[in-house]
Amino acid sequence: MKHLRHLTTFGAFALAALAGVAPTPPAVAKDTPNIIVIMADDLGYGDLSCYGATELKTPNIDRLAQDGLQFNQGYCSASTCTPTRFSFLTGMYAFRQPGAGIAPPNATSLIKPGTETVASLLKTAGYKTGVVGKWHLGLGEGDAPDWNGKLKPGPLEIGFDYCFLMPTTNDRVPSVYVENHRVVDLDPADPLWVGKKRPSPDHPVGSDPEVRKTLKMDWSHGHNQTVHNGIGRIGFFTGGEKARWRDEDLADAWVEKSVAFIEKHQSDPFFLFFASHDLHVPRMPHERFQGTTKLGYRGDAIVQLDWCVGELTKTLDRLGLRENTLIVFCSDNGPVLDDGYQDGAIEKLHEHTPSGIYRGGKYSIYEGGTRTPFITSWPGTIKPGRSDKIVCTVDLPASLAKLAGQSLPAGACPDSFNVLDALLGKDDAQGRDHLLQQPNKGPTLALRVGDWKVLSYADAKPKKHLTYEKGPGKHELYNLSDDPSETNNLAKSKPEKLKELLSQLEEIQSA
Ligand code: NG6
Ligand code: CA
Repeated sequence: MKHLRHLTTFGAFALAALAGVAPTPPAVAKDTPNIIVIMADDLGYGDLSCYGATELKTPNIDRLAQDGLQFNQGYCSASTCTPTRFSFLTGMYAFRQPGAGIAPPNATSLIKPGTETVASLLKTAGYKTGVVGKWHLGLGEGDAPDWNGKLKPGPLEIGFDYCFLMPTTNDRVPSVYVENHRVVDLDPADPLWVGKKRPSPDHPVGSDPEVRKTLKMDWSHGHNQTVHNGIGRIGFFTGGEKARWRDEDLADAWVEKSVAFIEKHQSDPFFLFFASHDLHVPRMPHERFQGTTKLGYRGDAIVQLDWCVGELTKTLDRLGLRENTLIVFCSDNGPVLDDGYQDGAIEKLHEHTPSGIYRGGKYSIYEGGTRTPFITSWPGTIKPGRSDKIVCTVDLPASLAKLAGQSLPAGACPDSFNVLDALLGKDDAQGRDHLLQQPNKGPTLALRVGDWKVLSYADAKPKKHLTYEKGPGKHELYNLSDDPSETNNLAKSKPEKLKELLSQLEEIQSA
């Protein structure tokens, strides 16, 4: 693959081949900060009070924004989870990798050992690296993860020193924790089985009308297979009774393990990827957060996420690390109300606008799908303010490597731009001049270049619950400076512009 860097003049993309620089041995400059990337799940542009929400309060995240830099044009690279996470770690757009759409329960490792990632780059720079929370990038190899054995390869094989994970999502089985290579608290006498078929006629499933009556949260679509913790899930699993988590306890577990990781590495530089499951469905926050907003569990899950952020910053303050830590706060895709459970998100929405002024949300290539909260905070180094620079989660590998003094090896992180100066709010910093957006799997894609944006719908088969497929060959064109909410499709009135952007999109696709 050729390596795409900043586009200067179109038709002549700067395909700068990267210098083949060998990784330097671990050695960390004293002024290299700790780095924490906090990635929320399904959090929309309008979901935080610092981004204009008035129906709920997120004081801890607001404080990050007040003390740091709040981006008006911060993006994740896709409007679903797996592709955004894939790109965040590898610095490569997920459409380039077959199979990097929403990963199923038995997915095996999508990122192969040997792939340079943000974690491996920082590890080479001497960082202790950890990931806590939602993984959703597959574990193990072969036909399926070896749930009762070693879950390898996984994060530890692509640059992380430590992991404490939920393997896929909170609505996908199995509902267990994984620490490093093993399921936590798995009793060998009660092995874990994960599959696509109901294992026996008496296995409780959400689709059974009698079982359905007993659910603590009913489903609206999908999510009617194995029932665990009174909630129907995607996929079937049996066994591992002692290893199972309760949805209500997940956030506490992420905080506990993250605090332990920070404490353990307080004298090293560390990199922590805090991958919250909030506010992904099933939204079932801890009892102490239930009912704390008028927005139902969706709002309560945002408050729980805000609490997590507060616990992390408190820990840094307590250990005297706050001024030596860069925090990047972002989301993995835009918001969704009904994502398969009847949790009141629609009925209790009040005046709340999860995508802000932007159109669409999760699954969509309209702005609401990928333009999401994005905050950087590093007291004493980042001057507080707001930024109009375009930055994206796919840029974090190149930018954070730069911060740690690492050169990118040849071929690594091909779609990741070094936008470090923009992330740090330096004067005259450049953000991206173009940005590709994808929903789930390609080849439906959008490309933003300056203020122009083209949407290219290429999926052949429309799917029921995914709103983005509009059929092959459909294009839309918007000018975001006049029309940030993408209401005025200029595809017909500006055929030259459309053609120009489509050819640029094609060039990136084939790079
Ligand atoms: C969809 C699920 C949705 C959610 C999504 C992944 C159904 C009907 N819908 O297939 O509930 O799990 O996948 O979300 O099953 S993501 O944020 O992890 O990408
Ligand atoms: Ca998500």
